[in-house]
Amino acid sequence: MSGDWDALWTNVHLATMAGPEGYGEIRDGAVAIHKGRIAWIGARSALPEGHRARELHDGKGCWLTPGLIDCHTHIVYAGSRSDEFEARLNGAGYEEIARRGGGIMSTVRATRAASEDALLDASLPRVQNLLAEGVTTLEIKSGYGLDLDTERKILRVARRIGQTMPVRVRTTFLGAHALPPEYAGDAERYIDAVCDEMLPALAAEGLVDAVDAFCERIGFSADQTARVFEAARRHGLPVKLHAEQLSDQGGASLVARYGGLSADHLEHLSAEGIDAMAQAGTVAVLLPGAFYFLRETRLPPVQALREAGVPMAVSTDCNPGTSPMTSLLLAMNMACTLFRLTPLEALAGVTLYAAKALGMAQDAGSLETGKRADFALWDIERPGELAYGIGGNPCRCVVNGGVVRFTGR
Ligand code: DI6
Ligand code: FE
Repeated sequence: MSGDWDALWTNVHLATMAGPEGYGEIRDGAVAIHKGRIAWIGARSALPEGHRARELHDGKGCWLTPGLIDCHTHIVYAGSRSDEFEARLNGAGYEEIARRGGGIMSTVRATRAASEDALLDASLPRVQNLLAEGVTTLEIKSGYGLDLDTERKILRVARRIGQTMPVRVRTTFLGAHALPPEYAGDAERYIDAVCDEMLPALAAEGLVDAVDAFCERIGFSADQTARVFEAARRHGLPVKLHAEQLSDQGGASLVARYGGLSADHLEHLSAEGIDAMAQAGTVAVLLPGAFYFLRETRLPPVQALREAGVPMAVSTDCNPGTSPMTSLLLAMNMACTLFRLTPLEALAGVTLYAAKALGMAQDAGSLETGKRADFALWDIERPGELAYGIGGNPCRCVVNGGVVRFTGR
């Protein structure tokens, strides 16, 4: 389409992330927007003759990338665990803290006690940090409620974030995150509640876009996870999984068998799991913030994933226990320094493949005609610079659905 557009951006360099390889660089490019979507994109010199746009935007020589996508967060929670962080640095063990009622249950208590408005207020500053760094799409998991009312409250807050903030939100029901004290010693009965009561009610209320579980010795078994996936299937919902974070439970193969969108963490991923993911097109979501904060030493098998052609996404895993991180740019840097991703892979991991991990590849993740006009402008010299800095924020402007939503310095 050419001709009458809503808006036209020029004086920008483009990293479209659209080609099969590379950044899809177009120096001195132009992007036209119509009805919130990309109507034309290319070199400025190739703009069709006689084009007209209602609004003209000067990109001031910035680099323009797809809006960033944080595809794995637990960003809606109340309270903080800085006391635990401090106790651990003063010699307390993780299990000792958990026995004292700390750990994940301390966040569950704080989240249960917070009103919906208080929970929203607690979460917004974290969301704002992400938005200021060019994030235009955000996944938010429940899992700090572990009862129907609190899981509902978390997911309602997630929806409200999507309605009131300039960001698209995808919600994930993570009822199978931990065993609540009410069900101590009876995980099977809790999984019954997750599958037969919580998920049906929350799905009926339109609060669930996908279903996740924590498949781990300290979480739920592969059999219990499979029951959750069966329930998701009954509701027509896609699945993803916290898999092979602390041990190999065969979670990656399991989620691949259900055609899962993603398997996340993956430090203990086996060759079999990699094959299953490659076959199924399941995205590997790498979470270097949790690796760093837990001072893990076992690396996810990045080279093997690369060789198998498994797409790799990168995310913050923002949560109070293992990754209190609200910078996706820092996650990109850590993915490079700790996991040896290239800066190109890191950028693809927060755009193209993060979109795929959310089932949104048709609509987001790259700058292409027909996709939603979600993008960020950066004061950088080359796109690889986004993964390079530690602290500092070169984001100058964020556009979501074609509308300028945030203008930085
Ligand atoms: N894996 C993690 O590392 C976090 N959740 C999960 O499934 C831990 C969450 C917490 O400690 O609060
Ligand atoms: Fe997580």
